[in-house]
Amino acid sequence: CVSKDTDVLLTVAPYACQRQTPLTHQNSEIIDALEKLGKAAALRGSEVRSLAFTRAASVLKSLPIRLQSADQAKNLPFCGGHCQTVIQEILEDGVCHEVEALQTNEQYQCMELLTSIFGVGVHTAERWYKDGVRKLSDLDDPNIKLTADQRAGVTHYTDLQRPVTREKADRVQHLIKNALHRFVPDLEVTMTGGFRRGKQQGHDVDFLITHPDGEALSGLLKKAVDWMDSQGLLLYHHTRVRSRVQAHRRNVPMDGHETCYAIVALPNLDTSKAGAGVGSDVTFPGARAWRAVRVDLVVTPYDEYAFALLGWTGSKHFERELRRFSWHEKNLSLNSHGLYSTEKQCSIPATSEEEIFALLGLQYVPPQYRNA
Ligand code: TTP
Ligand code: MN
Ligand code: MN
Ligand code: MN
Repeated sequence: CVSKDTDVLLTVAPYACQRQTPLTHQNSEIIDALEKLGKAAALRGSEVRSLAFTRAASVLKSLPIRLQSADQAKNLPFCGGHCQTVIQEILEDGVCHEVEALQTNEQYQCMELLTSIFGVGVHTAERWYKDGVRKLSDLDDPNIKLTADQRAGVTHYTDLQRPVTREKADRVQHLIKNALHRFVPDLEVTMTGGFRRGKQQGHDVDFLITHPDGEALSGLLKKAVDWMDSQGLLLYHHTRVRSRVQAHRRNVPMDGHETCYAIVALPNLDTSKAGAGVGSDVTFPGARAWRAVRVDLVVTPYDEYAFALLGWTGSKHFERELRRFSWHEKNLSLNSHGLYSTEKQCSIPATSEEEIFALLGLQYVPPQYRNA
């Protein structure tokens, strides 16, 4: 039995961290459908189903060719079963019926709206939905308690929904560096997240901050944030200081670094309207001299910098796959603080992303190919 050409050609490594995933790909319609179904599953609380769709979509993102048939994909990792139906429908009809049905699914639409608010997760959205919340204005009800994050998220909802362009991200970077360098002139500030992966727009701007001298970092975030606040540059901030416990525990799941989730008032380039400062004209956006932009600031000790850089560059799925690979294939625990061998009970240091990939026995994947 001779296999068809296509069967031979289409091979994809099982873990996203073992392959290159560029920003643009050949099968966008199929990938969009799979990602929508993945999101719908997550909004229903089915994490396992959601992950299955996310994995299938990610595999197709690394394919160098446009699929001609569902059959061509059937032996690719995670692309069997349900995924086959989705591919077939898109290729034959141009639409997937399950995805179409989501457009008229009130619960899905509502959950999508509510979880798009800064500070609102699936759990909160579900509770609100059960309590009858259907649109943003329903949240004005005094019986609904909002956290400070959520309050800010609702207040600046329209601005935060608009994608942040690279040009705006660069201006945010300038503003953030200016604030930080007032306190430590030679501080290292790196833009991470989607922009480091080459995206042209994002939902926020992420920064990683470090310095070889740990003393220079002590109390820095608070000082810089307070200064920006005093200048009217901050619409909201939530600064989380690293606790002693977290600081000494290596295998915390996500992040124990000193972190600031902020909403910056980015001044508009058109200065003719300057003078209308923060809070002056919230009800007339056209007259405002600024626009709200979500910013994440993370401070990392110098010896953890490479791990933090790798951990905050993403994509989220790439990170999840790196950790899964480390754990299941190498018996090592990886997070944004370090690499830990549970067997030998010691952490393994590294000073660059290249070194971390090498320690894991992986070929280096540059940021622009981590769009899994
Ligand atoms: P995001 O900023 O959420 O995503 P992104 O930059 O890839 O895309 P977008 O354009 O929509 O902003 O997260 C960036 C990385 O930061 C992600 O890989 C995971 C990491 N991260 C943490 O480590 N801890 C956290 O609490 C969050 C929110 C993100
Ligand atoms: Mn981001
Ligand atoms: Mn972010
Ligand atoms: Mn740490």
